[in-house]
Amino acid sequence: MKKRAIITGITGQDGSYLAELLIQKDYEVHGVVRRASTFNRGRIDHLCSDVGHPDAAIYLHYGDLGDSNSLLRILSDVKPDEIYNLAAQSHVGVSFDMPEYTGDITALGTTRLLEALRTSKLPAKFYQASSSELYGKTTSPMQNEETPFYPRSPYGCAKAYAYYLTRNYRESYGMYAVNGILFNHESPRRGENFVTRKITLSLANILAGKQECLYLGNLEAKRDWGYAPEFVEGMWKIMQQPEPEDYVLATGRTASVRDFLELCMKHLHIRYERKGSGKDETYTDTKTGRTIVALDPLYHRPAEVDFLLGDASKAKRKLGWEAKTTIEELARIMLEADCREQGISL
Ligand code: NAP
Ligand code: G4F
Repeated sequence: MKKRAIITGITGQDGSYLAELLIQKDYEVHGVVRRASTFNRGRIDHLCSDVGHPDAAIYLHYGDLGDSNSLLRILSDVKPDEIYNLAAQSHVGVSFDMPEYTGDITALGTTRLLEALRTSKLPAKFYQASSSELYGKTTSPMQNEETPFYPRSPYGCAKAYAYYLTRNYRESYGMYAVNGILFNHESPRRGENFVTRKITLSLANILAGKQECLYLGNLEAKRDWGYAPEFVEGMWKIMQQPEPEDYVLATGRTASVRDFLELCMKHLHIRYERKGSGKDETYTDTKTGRTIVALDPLYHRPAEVDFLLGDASKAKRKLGWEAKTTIEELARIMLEADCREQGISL
């Protein structure tokens, strides 16, 4: 019989790649979707065309991490072998504007799902999408499973709660409940208001003459950026281990937002000149003389995570998992996809 998996957050970047991976591995894939007034299934459309039909690639269920009853109903209907909790209010910047909601969904939503699993007494494994935002204002040169947490946003605090709750259910009830502490991972399916995708999409739009200027916040923050399809493979591997344990997944390389921006402009053969300094800094296209990048304080956060660099040696040793895609390849993959949409070939 096929293994059954439930993915919360299946309409998001990671959920859509994980659904594809599990289908390839011959799972029966069930996704939790929330009702929206506009269509929110663009990333999984290609898997949904025959939903309701016995050969459908995935099965979708209306539910919400804010609604315990829907979670209980879905668990009891599906009786999964594995649950991947990827749903969250996942934007760090937005979490400063909506701290209560972020806590409700990203932190308490995990409680609701874990409680639904515990009370249903199903023997399913549980994966929690933990984040390198847990490390926040870290002083460690590289962060691994032993590095202390210092979250810097309502999002980071909510993820810290969910991380500890997952461990607590493992220790209290003997449940197979694990955390994947994932560093930033990107792709052409990345949400348009995360910085890498904002950059690749805006540069493609600027080249197509559809946008004048790209406005950004802090260019100096450094992140460990990987490629999302490789990271969902790591999630699955974490769930196949005989013992439930927590793992860091990262590339082991770090780069600033500025590095990523300049790398993208280089890929697109945009020759630029940097002008001004501090909040008045701009990038001008030397061919057109136009300002194509400027700073906007709107995108600065009340507290910033300055530096992240992951040490995924435990994942390499125990899972045989390693990130392969470099930041140069990642930028190229994302730029090609966004330029293709504009009819521009690289
Ligand atoms: P994403 O693209 O923003 O997707 C988030 C998903 O959560 C979407 O499917 C969204 O549904 C769903 N969701 C939001 N609120 C919900 C609610 N109340 N009930 C049910 N579903 C809800 O995020 P992602 O990049 O794929 O990340 C997946 C998970 O990993 C998130 O928990 C994120 O915090 C965590 N994470 C991500 C990274 C990264 O670099 N990508 C790194 C570490 C951890 P809609 O489509 O309806 O909005
Ligand atoms: O792309 P970001 O919004 O990602 P951030 O904050 O690192 O969070 C992402 O990765 C986490 C893992 O570490 C996940 F848990 C989380 O769910 C999410 O997927 O911002 C990256 C950096 C920040 O320092 C931000 O201040 O880019 C800086 N930045 C500069 N200008 C900007 C912008 N970020 C955004 N979103 N938009 C800007 O215009």
